[in-house]
Amino acid sequence: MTLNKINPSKTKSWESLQNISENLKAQSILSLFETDPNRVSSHTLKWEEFLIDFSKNKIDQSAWDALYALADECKLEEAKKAYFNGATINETEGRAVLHTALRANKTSVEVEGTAIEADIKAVKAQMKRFSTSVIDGSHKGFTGKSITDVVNIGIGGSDLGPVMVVDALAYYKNHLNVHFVSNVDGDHINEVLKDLNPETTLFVIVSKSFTTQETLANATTAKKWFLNFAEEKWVANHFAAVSTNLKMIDEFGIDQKNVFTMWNWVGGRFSLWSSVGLSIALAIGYDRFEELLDGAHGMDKHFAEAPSASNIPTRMALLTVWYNNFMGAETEALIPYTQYLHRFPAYLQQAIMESNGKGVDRRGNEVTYQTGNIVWGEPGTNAQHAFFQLIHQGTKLIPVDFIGFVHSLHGDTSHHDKLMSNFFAQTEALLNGKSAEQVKTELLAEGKSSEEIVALLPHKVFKGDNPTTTLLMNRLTPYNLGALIAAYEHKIFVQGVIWNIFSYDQWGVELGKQLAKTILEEWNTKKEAPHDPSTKELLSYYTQNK
Ligand code: G6Q
Repeated sequence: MTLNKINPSKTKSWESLQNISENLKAQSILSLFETDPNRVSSHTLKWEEFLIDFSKNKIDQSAWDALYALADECKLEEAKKAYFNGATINETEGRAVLHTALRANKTSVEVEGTAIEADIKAVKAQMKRFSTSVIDGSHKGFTGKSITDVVNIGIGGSDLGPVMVVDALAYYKNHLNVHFVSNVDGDHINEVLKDLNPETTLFVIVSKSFTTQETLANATTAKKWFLNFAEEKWVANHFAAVSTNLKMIDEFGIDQKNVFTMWNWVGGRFSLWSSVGLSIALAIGYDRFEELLDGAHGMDKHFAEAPSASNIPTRMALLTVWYNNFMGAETEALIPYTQYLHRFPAYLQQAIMESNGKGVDRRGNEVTYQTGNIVWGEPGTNAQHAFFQLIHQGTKLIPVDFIGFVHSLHGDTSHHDKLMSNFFAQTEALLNGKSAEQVKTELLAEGKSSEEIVALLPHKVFKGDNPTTTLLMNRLTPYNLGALIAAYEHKIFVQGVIWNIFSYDQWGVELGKQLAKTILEEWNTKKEAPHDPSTKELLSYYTQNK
């Protein structure tokens, strides 16, 4: 069983959505509140400690119903079963997509006839043992000292998830300093190494394939640096690895007992729940890592069971389909109102854009409709002082997700009220705008002359009618974070199902890697390869000046 190959643009609901969108484009969001007195309650979902209010979007019940019908015509429920049950839905790589199995307490799922539960449990037990021994200080370095610093070396999916979560859960962190090195830029690793003590540093090399240029280069540099201070036999105490490629790890010289396996059925950008999350377990302790998994599992159950109309990820996904395919939006912003989530937009950029940035459908034909939306963002309130101008008064349609919490973690209510007053005020401003009449009254009150008012007025008007979704959670706990991440993961899945694309491969990242290899070879062998005129000129400038 795999995913159906249904062209969404040929469905009946697609056609209805086109008609509905024409009608809705001419209406303001405010007018939708006027025609439907129950709009807030009918557009709000509650689940555990989550509240999500879709009412400030340019969408009405007829559009939602047509979107649910589109999901049905694209066989979403069938696809969900295939996803959770381990079907080979990553068809171009011949793999199942089972990050959900990692966070279930029990799973009977099999991959190609083999049960996976025992393997998952064994790796989790190993992660627990290892992280506990590092945290409690019983794992010693080569001079008998306990570990103080952990350096996660990985890139892409082997970096973005762990670094995002470690920063997001900094409040729950223990004494270990956890660093992340990803870029092949030598300045990245050297900047980190310069402050580290080799006696008390643990390197965690994370690479599913263990063939990634950046990670191998950084791991090699780290090992070389370490061997300046200690003998080879001590590598065992200072290096751990996470990978599916056990042979390559062995060649690198990492002790088998510090090797944490993962599986091909876990995609890189969905792997923080696996042993790739070792640096998370080290930073916050294994039990809290489990709480993160529990939260994700809670959201998995909600997504698997709830019908579309009350399903948080499904509605988030359908809303994006609505804006992307029917309302002409090209990008979406994500604004977390907590500094802890400062890496969340970057993490989601990979998860969303690498998954759904595909121009060919599941039959291999070029799509004739828009797919992968562009996502971007920064935490509020900082973002307000940066790019919000464009959202308020620019010319683009940019739906925004506002993500906030009822309680702060340190309990400083004075700060938190200031933060959250901005959170609510922004969505209010984006919806309501400010009319010419209001601006005129204000300018008159300020004592401006009529000439000044005429000149200033158009610049001070806010048209409003900018769509936002408000996601309000109780508190940033490991559990709620797990559920939040899982909600966006399932949103990605639903969009891929509707768009009839393969969300779990990433062939688009290969070409640049191949060409970089060619250029490097040219430099090593001093033999020129053919290039376009611009690249040829740039390469010659670089080689002459380096
Ligand atoms: C994610 C991608 C990609 C991958 C990195 C690192 O889904 O596949 O970002 O995670 O290229 O790969 P390795 O873990 O194999 O080093």
